[in-house]
Amino acid sequence: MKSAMSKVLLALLLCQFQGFALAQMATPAAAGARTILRISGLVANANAKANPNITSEGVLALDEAAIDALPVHSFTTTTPWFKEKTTFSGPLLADLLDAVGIKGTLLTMRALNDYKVQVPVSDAYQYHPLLARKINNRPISVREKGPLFLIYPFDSAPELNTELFFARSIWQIKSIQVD
Ligand SMILES: Nc1nc2c(c(=O)[nH]1)N[C@H]1C(S)=C(S)[C@@H](COP(=O)(O)O)O[C@H]1N2
Ligand SMILES: [Mo]
Repeated sequence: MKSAMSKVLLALLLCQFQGFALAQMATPAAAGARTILRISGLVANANAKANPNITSEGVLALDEAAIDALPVHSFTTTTPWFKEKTTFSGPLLADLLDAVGIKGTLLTMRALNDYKVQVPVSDAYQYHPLLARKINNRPISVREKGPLFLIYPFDSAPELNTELFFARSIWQIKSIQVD
C-alpha cells in the first residue's frame, strides 16, 4: 500500500519534471535563433502541435537557448585531443534525452563533417557523458570541435579509455536519430 502510493507519487513527479523540461524546450525560438541540433526518430512528440520546435517532418529542432536551458555539469579528464587534463561543461546527454522524451535504445549521431557514429542510449545513464558547450570554461567554436562535443569522463572507468569510446566522442554534432 505504502509502496504503491510512493510509486504514484514518483510517477507524478516524473511527469512534472518532463512537463517542465518540455515546457522549457517549447519556448519559442528567439527571432533569428539558429537550430544547432536536430533530433529525429523515436522522440515523444505527443506535444508536437504545442511545441514550436517540432518541424513539419516531426523533427525536434533545438537552438542554443534550448540546449543551454538544461542544467550544466562539468568534469575534468585526460583525452586523446588535448595535451593537458581538460575541463568540459555542458548538459548531460541523459538530461537531453529525458527532456525530449526519447523512446529508443540506439542513437545515430551525425557531425557537420558527416562523421557518423552509433551510441547506445544506455551509455548516457551508465557513463554520464556530456554534450560539451565549453572547454576550460570557454565556449567552443565550430573550428574547435563545437558547438556540441559528446565527451565521456574517460578517467572515471578503465573501459572508457579505449578506441570504442574515443570513436563515440563525436564533435560538431548536428543531429541525433533515435531508433
Ligand atoms: N566530428 C567528428 N568526430 C569524430 C571523428 C571525426 O572524424 N569527426 N573521429 C572519431 C574517431 S574514429 C576517433 S577514434 C576519435 C579520435 O579521432 P582523431 O584521432 O581523428 O582525433 O574521434 C571521433 N570523433
Ligand atoms: Mo577511430
